[in-house]
Amino acid sequence: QSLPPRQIKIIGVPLDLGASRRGVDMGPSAVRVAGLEARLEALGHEVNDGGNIAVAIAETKQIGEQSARYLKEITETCAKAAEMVVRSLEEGMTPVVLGGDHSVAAGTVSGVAEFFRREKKKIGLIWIDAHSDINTPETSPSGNVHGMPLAALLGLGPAPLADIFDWSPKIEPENTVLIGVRDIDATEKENIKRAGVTEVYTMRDIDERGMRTVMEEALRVAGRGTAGYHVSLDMDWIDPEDAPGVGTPVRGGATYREAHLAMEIIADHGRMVSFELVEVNPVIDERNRTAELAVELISSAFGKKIL
Ligand code: Z70
Ligand code: MN
Ligand code: MN
Ligand code: MN
Repeated sequence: QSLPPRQIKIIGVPLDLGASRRGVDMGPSAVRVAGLEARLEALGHEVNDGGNIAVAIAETKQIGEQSARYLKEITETCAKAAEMVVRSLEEGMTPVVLGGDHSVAAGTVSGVAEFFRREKKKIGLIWIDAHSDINTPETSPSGNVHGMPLAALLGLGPAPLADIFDWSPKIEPENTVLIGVRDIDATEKENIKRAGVTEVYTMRDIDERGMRTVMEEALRVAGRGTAGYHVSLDMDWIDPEDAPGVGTPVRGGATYREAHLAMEIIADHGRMVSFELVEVNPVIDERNRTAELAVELISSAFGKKIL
């Protein structure tokens, strides 16, 4: 295999407070049932499952401000996830975080950034998603916090989420890349500019230039001057034909083959420091096939080869 054996820490974050459609809180369970641990061990990795982080349930909580619903509870969960990520990295393990809705990324990436900051190093961020998730409470059309984590990580807000570990921004725009976007709000276009993110690869770029070229460029940008990069994979990046069980399906996504190729190229480069996969929704999935695809893609990202 291309990737030297790693010690992998699985961290489940059954969070669905950031989305309006319910059910992604069952994502970590579905991905485990699809055989994640055994598949990673079969590749020669040592796998330690840390279980799930305790997450508040919507019915027991107040919504809070409509402009960022459940922001308080989500921030608490993200802070816990961030600390678990720091601890895993301290113990020499590669975190694999399972969502849950994408707001968890504000915690995961904060944890990775905090760990490397202690070594005076920056990290890159590969954001693979149909969406750009760069709204703030002021610009969000929905008030759903899973549309805001990238804004938090780049320091645009919302404040409590951006300020985990009391520093911000967690990532520099020049080391941030978006891949596969096809559903961006008008307000998000402005926020991308305001944040200074220039490396945005839309589905059109993938169609015109091919997945290989896009990934090589993206990894170069995210890896330039950094200790490595975090990969945040929203399963709604993939076409709903292949990944029907996601929080927010959007037509025209990456194919099964393109998605595998992207993960294989990430493995070949060997510079991924942490990984997360979010937005698997078993409630609308078909016999767990989206979770099974998730396990396949994580396997490819961790070195599985055809031959
Ligand atoms: C929209 C919003 C979003 C994921 C949907 C959608 C955001 N831009 N993110 N599904 N993962 O509400 O801010
Ligand atoms: Mn997302
Ligand atoms: Mn998305
Ligand atoms: Mn493969």
